[in-house]
Amino acid sequence: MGYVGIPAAALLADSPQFDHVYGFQRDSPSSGYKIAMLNRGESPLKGVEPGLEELLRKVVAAGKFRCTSDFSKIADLDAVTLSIQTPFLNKEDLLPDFSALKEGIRHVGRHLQPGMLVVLESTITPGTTAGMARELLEQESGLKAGQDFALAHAPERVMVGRLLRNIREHDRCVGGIDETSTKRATELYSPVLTLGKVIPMTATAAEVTKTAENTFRDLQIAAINELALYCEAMGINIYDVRTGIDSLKGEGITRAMLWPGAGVGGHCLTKDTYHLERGVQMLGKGTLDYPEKEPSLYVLARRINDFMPIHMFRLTVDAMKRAGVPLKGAKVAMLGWAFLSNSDDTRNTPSEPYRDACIREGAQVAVHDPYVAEYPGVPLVPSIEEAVKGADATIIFAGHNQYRSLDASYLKNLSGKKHPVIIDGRNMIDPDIFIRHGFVYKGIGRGDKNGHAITEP
Ligand code: SAJ
Repeated sequence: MGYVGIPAAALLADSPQFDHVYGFQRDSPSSGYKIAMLNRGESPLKGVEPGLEELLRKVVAAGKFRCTSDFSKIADLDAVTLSIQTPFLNKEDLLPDFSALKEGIRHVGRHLQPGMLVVLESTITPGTTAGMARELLEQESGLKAGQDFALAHAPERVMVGRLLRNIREHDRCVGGIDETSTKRATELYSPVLTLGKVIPMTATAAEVTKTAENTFRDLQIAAINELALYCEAMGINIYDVRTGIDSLKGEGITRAMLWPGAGVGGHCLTKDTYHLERGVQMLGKGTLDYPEKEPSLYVLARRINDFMPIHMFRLTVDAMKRAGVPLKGAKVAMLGWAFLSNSDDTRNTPSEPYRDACIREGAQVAVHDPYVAEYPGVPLVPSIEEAVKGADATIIFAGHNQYRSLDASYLKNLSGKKHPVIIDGRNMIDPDIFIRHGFVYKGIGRGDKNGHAITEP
């Protein structure tokens, strides 16, 4: 019962095609509290999720949805879906941590009945559905996949803040280990789709589709981040270049220019490339034809995006040098801890490696984020004022709307410094205004401004 399972369960329960839906949740110290909340029709998810609370209240009141930790109830079901996190243990060795997923699959296997459908919604290494999942289910149940039960992969495509809409409106890739399994899974998802439609394919094709669509998004971000680094080095403005490139329109010309920034976080783009890489290593062993000794373009893209917080740190060091203030003992105000603008989601946030680097250099870091109340090991301050008060440097790390209206003279007074530093990692402020107020400015991709003359008050 997480960001994927809860909205999916509520929508299935709200569909007249289905009589009853169970949400399964381990009664663990860290997550057991969700069971009682959900059975009261309350959402345990943080952040604003339009329509979810109302829908949960409705399906609980109608007796169509119930959350339980009793996995034996699986034996009464016609279909069961698994949306369990699949992080990576070791990205260098491409080792995913499937322990939680395997535990979930074993629970299903133990209570699996002939005629049931099992669907994996988690993002998984290509080959997992027809491989590990199938083997575990057959082992635990003694039944045969494709013969006694149906098995498919139907990857989620949700984003925090719009979970219900994404499930209803995005097309759904549905891939069975055989045609019957694809048909059964199509029956399951079609009723909850409004604008979206089912796109049938094989299980492995669905696994590659999901891992590749996130890998390609990460690649597009890496491409514009690399261009931003080039623009800084060449003394030009990435946003002029982006507008220029984007202006080429016409048949067959697609321009998917994304936005450069302080880094790429979240639970998806930071790992799905490695699932894809692992997949081709396993399924493409001995058959992949690729230029010798050349690195994977996708892994290189991951490395470029992982470099951006380090680049933010180097911009800070350079700017502090220009301001004539050592980073050691300085106060750094970080604006934005969430990995995504206007969300409270902090999974794999790029803000963390930046903060760690500043602290390693002996700086004191104050973190503010309007959406994030707490984070293990990182104290957050409640107001921008408290963060920026007496700060030698202010770092914009997340694109929260609130930071778009930062006032230069107000921040200058708060910092009380002659030449406070400001680093813009999300193109949120107008550099000229801050430079006029005596700030030492640096911005991602702003080679046209990063070497500006410092204005004396
Ligand atoms: N980012 C940039 N520049 C951009 C877009 C994003 O630097 O132009 C950064 C963001 O700041 C963030 C990270 O990338 O740190 C990820 O942002 P995101 O908008 O991709 O958010 P996710 O990871 O929650 O959503 C992605 C989406 N995948 C695709 O669009 C292919 C979403 O549709 C998926 O459902 C989700 O991954 C997932 O769950 O897989």
